[in-house]
This record gives sequence, structure tokens and C-alpha cells, in this order.
Amino acid sequence: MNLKHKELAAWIEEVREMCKPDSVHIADGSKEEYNKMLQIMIDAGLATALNPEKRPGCFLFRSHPSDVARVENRTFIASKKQEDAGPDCNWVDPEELKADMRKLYDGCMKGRVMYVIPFSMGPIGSPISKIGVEISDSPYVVINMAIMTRIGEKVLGALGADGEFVRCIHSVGKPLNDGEKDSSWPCAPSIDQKYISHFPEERTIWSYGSGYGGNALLGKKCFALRIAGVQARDEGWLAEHMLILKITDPAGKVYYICGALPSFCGKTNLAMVVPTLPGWKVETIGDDIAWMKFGEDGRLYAINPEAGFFGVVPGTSAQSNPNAMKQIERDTIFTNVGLTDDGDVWWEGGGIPAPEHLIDWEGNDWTPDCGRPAAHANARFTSPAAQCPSIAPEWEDPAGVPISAILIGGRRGGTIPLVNESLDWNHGVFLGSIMGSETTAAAIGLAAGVRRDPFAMLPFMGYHTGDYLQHWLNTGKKSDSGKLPKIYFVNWFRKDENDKFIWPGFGENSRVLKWIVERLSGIGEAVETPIGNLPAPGAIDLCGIEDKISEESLAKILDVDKASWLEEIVSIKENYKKFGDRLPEELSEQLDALEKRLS
Ligand code: SAT
Ligand code: MN
Repeated sequence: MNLKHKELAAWIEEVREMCKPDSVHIADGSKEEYNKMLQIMIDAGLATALNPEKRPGCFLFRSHPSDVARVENRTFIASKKQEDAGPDCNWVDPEELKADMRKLYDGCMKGRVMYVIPFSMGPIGSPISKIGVEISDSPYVVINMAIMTRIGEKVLGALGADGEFVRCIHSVGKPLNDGEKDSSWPCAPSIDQKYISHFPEERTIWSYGSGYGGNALLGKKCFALRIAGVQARDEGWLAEHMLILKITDPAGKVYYICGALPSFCGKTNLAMVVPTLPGWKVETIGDDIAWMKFGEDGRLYAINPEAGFFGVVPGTSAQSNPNAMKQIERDTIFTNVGLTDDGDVWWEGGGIPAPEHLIDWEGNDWTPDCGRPAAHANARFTSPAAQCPSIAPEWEDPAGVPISAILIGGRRGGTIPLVNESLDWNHGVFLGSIMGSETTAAAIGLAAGVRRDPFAMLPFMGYHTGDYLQHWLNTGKKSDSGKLPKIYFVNWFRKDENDKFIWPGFGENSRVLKWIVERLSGIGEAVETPIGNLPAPGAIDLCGIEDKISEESLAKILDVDKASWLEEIVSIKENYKKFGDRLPEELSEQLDALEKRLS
């Protein structure tokens, strides 16, 4: 391919000289290329084609047991100054890190092809989209990036001769000696040989040693959250770990809502929720990341920068997520699930009885009584967003969709009510700053059991969290309060005295969405409380689920228990200490005001 972009061509040459691959391939993004790469991986024993009668167009990969998830302690933010990385990032000096990594990169692609993957985060040509180029020695990365982003020639076209792009280098970290046979999942097996490095000032990502998920598909968390977060701060927009929903009420009025939920809070399920309320429709725009910019009308417009979903497989069932179940019937890549004897896939929590025998995610014989799971807990599907049955027709609209509300939430057994409407933007940002999930029933006490995860960004911060929260506060000053999205704090996970979830969840969460939409349109009823506006008695529609939850139980998860909120304040203060003098003043004010309202 003829590269018009001189800087890009020079950078490719520089990386080639460092990594010393056998050859270079610039991905064109065609279907033929995708199929050919899969065939090469099947022939080499890296991939298994599933039974086309059961799962047409589907393939299974098994990763190395050391390489099954993101590695947070090997994720580095190498800003020039340590204080700019803040309390939630692993900071390393950029020059030292580069020197170490250059040694690892030297000759690391020997025996392999170096793939160059031009990719667009967001619809090509959207004013909110951005371009990256990932250089990788993993064909698995190429086909996953082909699903998760828009790749190839059309991106090079959009880049032109001098367009801006984020430089991403990735190597699995396993050069091949002459004649050495490749393993089925090459990687650097020891954790301390893995590096997921970000150079925020240079808008550059260097990854080494892992082939899995966000460690290797560099458009996702590395670019779209950590690097884009820094770009968003500098350019005045928001790059967030949020799903995007389209809700249509029975009268046909449409609302778009973003939602930030930490891991294991059912984010993908909510992104594809099937409402149980008659007349209501929910469609999907995105399941993981939202990029939001102000439009000329002063409203925030969001795009989903991704083109596919990289969802957790275990627990995905016709009950938890019927849309995902349909989506992954075809043209999907599975990683680390079980392989049945008839060439289909199987996983725990799928609602399908276990077969008598299968091959587990590590490639071993498996029977239901063997005492090991068939699928790894972080097994994933990679599947095009376009084939999700609930995808909204406008999901690729380059203009984005205007956001009316932002949901934030976590997994909390107590204190935090089912839903709480913030009083205004700053109060909403305050709620975003205190959100989080209980880790375990840690012995260190209630307060220490909550992992505060502001806007679900903790693992994805590219700079100081205090500055990040200040950026949210500043964003609110850029428009009229009536045009800004309203912020709602949700918690599906309140438990009763017997440790049982009180709220039925899943499709019934649409009842909370209904109240939110009614609030937006001015008809929803709320009561003012010291912590925010909570649904008035009877305002959450329980029609048809009276057998699952009574008005009394609902009242329990909509209460404000003063004693536990006072404990909460102690814990928030403790957590705020880590921001030092970068804790935004507005947030201390919010905390003081809350304390006053409670007393
Ligand atoms: O591996 S990913 O970062 O893509 C998914 C996740 O961990 O949330
Ligand atoms: Mn995520």
C-alpha cells in the first residue's frame, strides 16, 4: 500500500527497525483479509472454527493461563511529572520506561509479521472521532480490532497526508527463533514482563507481553479512555467509561442516556436491556465507552467510539441478556469458553445445561463433576455492534446523540438508594466522585469495604483524578443548567437482612429508567431529601411485579438512613485525602453542604 502520510511511513519504518519482524502487512480492513487471517490462525492451531450449523462465522481462541485479563499493576501512566499522574495511576518516568521497553522491543517480532492497523475510534468523518494506528505482531489483535473499531484503507483515506493519529505499539513479546514452532497463545508468561504503558503528553501507547483484551486491543481502554481522557481535558470534551442508551416512551418521545457502572454491575446487560414495561422501548448505542462534545445548541452529544462489543461471556443468558445471546449466535470471536463435542461453545451461567463432556478453556477434558469451570470467569465475546438486535439505527450518526441524563452507580448492599436524582451538575459530579462498589465483606470495616471508583474510571485514569473531577466541574460551566444532562445515582444491589437482593434487577431496571424519563419530562414525582431527590411513594411503577417486590420493600431501598450516611461521610473524607490540594473546592463544599443537610 502506498502511504501518503510521510510521518506515518517514517514511524512504521522506525518501529520495523526496532522490532525486526520478518515482514510488514498494512491492514486494508477487507472481509477477504479477515477471512484469510482466520484461516492462517486455524491452520497454525491458534483458532478453532466452530460448527457452522451451530455458530456460523464463529471462532474460538484459548489464551495462555497467565494472560486472561487486564493487568492493572502493570498499567503505567508515564507523564513527564509524577504529580500529573495522581494517586490512582502507576507513574513511571517516561524516559526510564522507554529505555526499558526499547530493550524488550528490540527484535521482539522476529519470526513474525508486523501488522499495521489504521483504526478510527468513532464513525469515520465524525467531528468527535479520532484516529489511531496500532502496530502489532498478533493476528488475533488484527481481527479483534477489525470488529471493535473501524480499520483499514478507509481510515488511511480519512487520515490524508498529514492527519493526527495516536501511535500504538503492541507486541506479544515472544520472538521466534529459526524453525521454532509458535505456541497457540504467544505472550510473555511472567506478569512483570508485561507492560501497558501510556505517554499522555505524546499521545502514545506502548504495550508488551500480553495478547488479551484491553492490554492488546489498544483502541479500547488505552486510547479511548486513558489517552482520550487527556485529550478531552485539553480540548474541552468528555471521554468516559459509559454505555449509551436510547429510550422511547409510549408516546414515542426519544431520550438518550449515558451510564457509568464499574465492572460486575451489569453494564452490558443494561446496555441491551429488554424493558418489562409495556409500550417502552430501549435500544443500544454503546455498551462501554462514550465520547461527548458540546453541540452548537449547548447540549452534550455522545458517540460510541467503538464498533463492536467485547463482553464477558459467563453469566450471559436468555434471562440476563437475551439481546447479547442473539448477537453472539453468529460471526463472533469467543475467547476462553468451553468447546462442546459438537463444535459449539458453552459457559457457566448461560442457562443451558452442561454437556456430559467438553474441552475447557485451558484445552483439557472437562466433565460437570470435575470441579473446575469450563469457561474462564473473564471469557469474552468479540462481536460487531451492528448485529446486536437492540442496536439503534442512529448508532453510527457522526453527529452523535444528545444526552439528557447520565446514570452513575455501583454495587452497594446498603446506604445508597435505588435511584437518587442530583440537585444540580456540581452535586451530580460530587455523587460521581463518591460512587463505587463494595469489594468483599472486608474485616477492615464498612468504610474500607467500599472501593471508590469515580465515574467508574479508576482503572482507566490517564491523569490526576482530582484534575479529572475538576474537568467535570468545569464542563458544567460551559452550558446552561437546563441543557446539561441530569445526573442520577443508581444502585440495583441493595440487600435485605438475609443478604438477598431486594430489587429484582435485569429488565425490571426499566422501571427506574421510566421514572428518570418522567423526571426529565417534568411529570415524575420526587421528594426532596438531604442526599438528593428520591422517587415519591408510588412514583416507581411496580405494576405486574407486586409478587417480586412490595411497596414496603421498595420504601426500604428509597430511604435515607442518617446514621449510615454519616458513616459514609467519614469514609468519603478519608478517600478525598488522597487528592491532596488537587481536590476541587466545589467538592469539599458539596460534602460540607451534605453534612449540614443531614444534621
Ligand atoms: O479487557 S478490556 O479492558 O477490554 C475489558 C475490561 O476489562 O473491562
Ligand atoms: Mn468497561
